[in-house]
Amino acid sequence: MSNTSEIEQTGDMLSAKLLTLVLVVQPERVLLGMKKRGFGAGKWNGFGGKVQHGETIEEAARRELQEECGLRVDALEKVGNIKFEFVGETQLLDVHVFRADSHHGEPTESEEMRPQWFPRHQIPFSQMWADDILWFPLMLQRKKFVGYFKFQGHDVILNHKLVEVEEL
Ligand code: 6U4
Repeated sequence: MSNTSEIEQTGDMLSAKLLTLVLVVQPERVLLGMKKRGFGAGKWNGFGGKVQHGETIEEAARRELQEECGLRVDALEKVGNIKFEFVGETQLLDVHVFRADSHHGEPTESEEMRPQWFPRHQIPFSQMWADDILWFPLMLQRKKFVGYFKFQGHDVILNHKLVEVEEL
């Protein structure tokens, strides 16, 4: 654990790619998608992707959610900001994490994702990004957080910082 300003400074020398990640949460279950292609293929994850020119981060989060699983949401709550460094890569991933507690439509499989509901107590962490098990409990408790994770390859976390914050 460490403080927020340390996390903000971490990786200052690297450029960052803005990404979104949306978790659709119901009282007893969470919607995840099996990523079928691209970055993180083979892992269960929230829905999201790159922020495009001319859209806000929140607009990108809504667009990616709809493109990847067909759901539309009214309110998106900002819950986290996580920066990921991958050893050997010059670009940091700057992932903005949102939670949605209500939605319209039914989850539908897309070319990128196969959606599936998981009971809150049976989240498939062994088939998810290794950082998820550390911050999912905060997200599920509606706590806000900022974090930094340094990965070696796609499975090993060399070091990390994760702190709860009042505001994002
Ligand atoms: P496209 O343009 O669709 O080919 P792709 O390379 O598949 O892009 P994209 O846009 O789906 O990537 O974005 C990657 C997604 O993975 C984003 O929603 C952020 C998320 N993500 C990346 N690293 C993560 C990590 N360590 N833990 C996590 N989500 C992560 O939970």
